[in-house]
Amino acid sequence: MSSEKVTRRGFLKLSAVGAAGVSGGAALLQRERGLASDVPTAPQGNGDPYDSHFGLGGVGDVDLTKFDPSAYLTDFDYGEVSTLENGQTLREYTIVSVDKEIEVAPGIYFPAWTYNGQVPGPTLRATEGDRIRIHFTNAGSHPHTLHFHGIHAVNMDGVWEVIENGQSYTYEFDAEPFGLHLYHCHTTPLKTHIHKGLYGVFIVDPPAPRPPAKELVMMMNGFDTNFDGDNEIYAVNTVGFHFMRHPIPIKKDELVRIYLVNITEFDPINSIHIHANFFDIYPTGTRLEPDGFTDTAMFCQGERAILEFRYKFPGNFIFHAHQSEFSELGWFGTFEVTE
Ligand SMILES: [Cu+2]
Repeated sequence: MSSEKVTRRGFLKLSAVGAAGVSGGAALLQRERGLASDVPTAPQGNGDPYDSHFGLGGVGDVDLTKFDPSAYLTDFDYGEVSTLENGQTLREYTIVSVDKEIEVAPGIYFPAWTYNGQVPGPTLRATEGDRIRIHFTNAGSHPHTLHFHGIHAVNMDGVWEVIENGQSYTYEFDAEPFGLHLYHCHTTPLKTHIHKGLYGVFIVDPPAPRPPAKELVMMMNGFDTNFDGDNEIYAVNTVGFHFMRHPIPIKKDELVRIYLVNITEFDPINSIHIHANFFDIYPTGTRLEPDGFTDTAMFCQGERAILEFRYKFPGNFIFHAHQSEFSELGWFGTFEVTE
């Protein structure tokens, strides 16, 4: 560590040494030198060939009892449901902002600001036309708000009414338009409040539901663990290389629908590429007809899309950011496709 300038990539290497011992660091070092043929012989997890693809994934795992990115894929919060006098469905949610340390790679911790103690916050889900009521309390150490993407009145926009520590605010609006949206804190400095972890996914289903599918929520995010204004860890769903250690199970020919949102701070764009396949892409999910058929898509911060695809062949297929640097810093995973 000494006087050598610690680069983004070097940080992960040094962290891996610190967290996992010299052998794990050596494996990463080999990968960095491009010694691809040497990497599979390096010490790797439990010996499962898919446990650490090409040496990516490091050694060990985060504490999944605190936050499990695999569980987050399908963890939808439909709120507490009742019916208003006018017959409209009311969905009530409770969101509390709290400061909390989270683990973003094995042994690497980040002092996050969270909604309900997790990053991303809970995935809120409703149907177009439902009334949404969110009881928000700020139990964090800084002023925060809840800013939803969608259509609503100005005092429900989470910008001007800044909620101080210990205060509460109720946001209420109708869920519209249908599509894939997000929410995040809109307090200044915005860069800090978003990057610290105050964001989540907001899905508004169309009145006639989309066809049945295996649905997965993925939030592309990153973490500046040494506070230099650059991310050292990239991921979908917070934990670098999680889906290398824990491939996502998919059935051959099954329709898969990914709700993909980009909240990455500091970098102008992020991207996804899925291997050996193509997907229909529905930008923002606000139209029922796809806008393209491709295998790579890029997103600025706040941009999102629904992706739909089926795997024709069984096997382990990788998906990752098509910025190679992001993929090598954690934004890299696998689908495990079975018959
Ligand atoms: Cu905030």
